Amino acid sequence: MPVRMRTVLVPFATLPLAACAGRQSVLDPQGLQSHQILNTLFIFLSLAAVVWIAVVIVLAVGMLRRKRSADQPLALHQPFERAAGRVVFILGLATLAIVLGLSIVSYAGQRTVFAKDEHALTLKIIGHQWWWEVRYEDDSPDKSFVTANEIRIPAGQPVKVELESADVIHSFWVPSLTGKMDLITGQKNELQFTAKSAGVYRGQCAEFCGLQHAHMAFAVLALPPDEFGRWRDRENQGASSPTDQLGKQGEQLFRARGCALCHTVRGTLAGGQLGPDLTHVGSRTTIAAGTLPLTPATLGGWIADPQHIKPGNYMPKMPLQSDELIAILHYLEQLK
Ligand code: HEC
Ligand SMILES: [Cu+2]
Repeated sequence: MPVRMRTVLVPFATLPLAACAGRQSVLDPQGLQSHQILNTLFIFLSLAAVVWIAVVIVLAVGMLRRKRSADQPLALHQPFERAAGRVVFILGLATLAIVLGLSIVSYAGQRTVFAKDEHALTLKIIGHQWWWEVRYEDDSPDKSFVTANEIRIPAGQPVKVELESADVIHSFWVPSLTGKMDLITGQKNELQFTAKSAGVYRGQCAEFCGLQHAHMAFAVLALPPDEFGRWRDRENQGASSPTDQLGKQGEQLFRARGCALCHTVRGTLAGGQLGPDLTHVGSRTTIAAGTLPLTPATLGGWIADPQHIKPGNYMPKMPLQSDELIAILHYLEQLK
C-alpha cells in the first residue's frame, strides 16, 4: 500500500477502537445490567459468527468441487436426492435448536436487566427540550428536591428511574450502565440499574427530539454511599443567601431581569418552572445539559448569550448590562 494512502486509512481503521473504553461505552460495562447486555450480545455474536463461517466454508467447497453439468440436468439421481433431503432436515433441526437456544439466552438476560428491587432508590426524570429535570422524591417533602442534568446515585445500590416527558419523546441512555428507555408524554416508563463502582458515566438522549437533541447529555455520578448521603443532605437545603454586596445585587437582578420567571432557586422568591432548577447550580460539573464544563467563563458566556452556545434552545438572550451580568454570575457561582 502506498505510504500516503496508509496515513489516510490507518486513523480510520483504528477509529472504532477509540470507542471501546471510557465513560460512555457498551463495550466497557460498569453496571450489572450493561454487563448482562454485553454477555448476551457476545453469545449471539459468537453463534452467528460460527453459523456464518460454516455457510461460507460449505459454499466455498461447493464452488471448488463444482462438476460440469450433466447431459440431462432435470433427471433425478435418487440416492443423492435422499442424502440431500436428510442434510436439509438435520440443518432445519439445528436452526430450530439455535433459535430456541438464543431465545432462552435472551429471556434469561432480560430477567437480569429488568429485575426489580423493592428497596431501590427512586428518582423521577423528566425530559425537556433539551435538558433533564431530575427529581429526588421522598415520602417526607422536606427530603425531596429537584436538580438538573446530573444524576448522583450511590454506587453498588440499585436505582430506579421513573421516566416522563414534558414535550416530545426522548430516550434515556447511559451505555456504561444499562440499555435505553424512552420518555413519553402521558406515560410512565421505568428502568432500574446498579453502578458496580464509583465513577462518572455519561448519558445521552437517544431519540431525536428536535434542534438541540445532540446537546442533550447528562452525567451519572456514582458516589460511595456515605458521600452520596452527605450530598443529599446538602442538596436538600435551600440556597444559601449571598454574603457580599455584589452577590446580593446579583440575587435582586436575577429577579428584576426576569431569570426568576423560568428558574427556581429554592429558599428565595425565584420559582419559575420553565428552565432547570438553579438552587445548587454552582456545584454542578456542566451546564446546558453537558454542552460545556461549568467554569466562571462558560457560565458567564451562557448567561450573556445562550443562543450562541445552543442555538434554538428555550432560554432567550436577555438584555443585560455588563455590570449586571457580573453581579448575576457572581450570585450563581455562590449557589453551591
Ligand atoms: C424563558 C425562560 C428563561 C429565562 C427568562 C431564563 N432562562 Fe435560563 N434556562 C432556560 C432554559 C429552558 C434552560 C435550559 C436550556 C438547555 O439546556 O436547553 C436554561 C438554562 C440556564 C442555565 C444552565 C443550567 C444548567 O444546569 O445547565 C443557567 C445557569 C441559566 N439558565 C441562567 C439564567 C439566567 C441568569 C437568566 C436571567 C438572565 C435566565 N437563565 C433566564 C430558560 C430561561
Ligand atoms: Cu433527544
